[in-house]
Amino acid sequence: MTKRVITFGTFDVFHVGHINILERAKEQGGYLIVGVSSDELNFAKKSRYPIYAQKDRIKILESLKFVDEVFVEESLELKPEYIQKYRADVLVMGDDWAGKFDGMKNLCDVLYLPRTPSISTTEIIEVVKSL
Ligand code: C2G
Repeated sequence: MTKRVITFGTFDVFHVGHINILERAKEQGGYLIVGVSSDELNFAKKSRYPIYAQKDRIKILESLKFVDEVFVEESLELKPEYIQKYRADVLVMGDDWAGKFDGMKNLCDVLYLPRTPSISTTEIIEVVKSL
């Protein structure tokens, strides 16, 4: 039976680590919904805007074969509302978030998958800066 899987992220400077988690998230249920954090949420969190604008991050995600639905995550605190609104059966996050969303276990299954080693948006930005 198909399960509805939800995951969240910025997905800035899209890379293979993002592909890997989305591919594995999709495998957990068959229908994948992605909450993309808004430009304003990123600014509030990191005091800088993402390199790729929100509409472009959305366009990249919508074009992927693993992704069935994309919406904008406006606030980190709205996870329970998003889980309910999108009727998610499983929440998947990378294990850099391990334990952080255990509070959602009364709403759906919560699964942390291993991150892809040796690649991150922050590292890519640092490398490009140093060139
Ligand atoms: N990821 C991964 N391997 C990497 C890099 C990222 O598996 N090498 C995963 C992260 O664990 C996360 C997803 O890719 O599950 C998106 O990563 P980010 O864009 O860095 O997302 P983040 O800024 O952590 O935003 O509500 C939560 C936030 O929106 C998460």
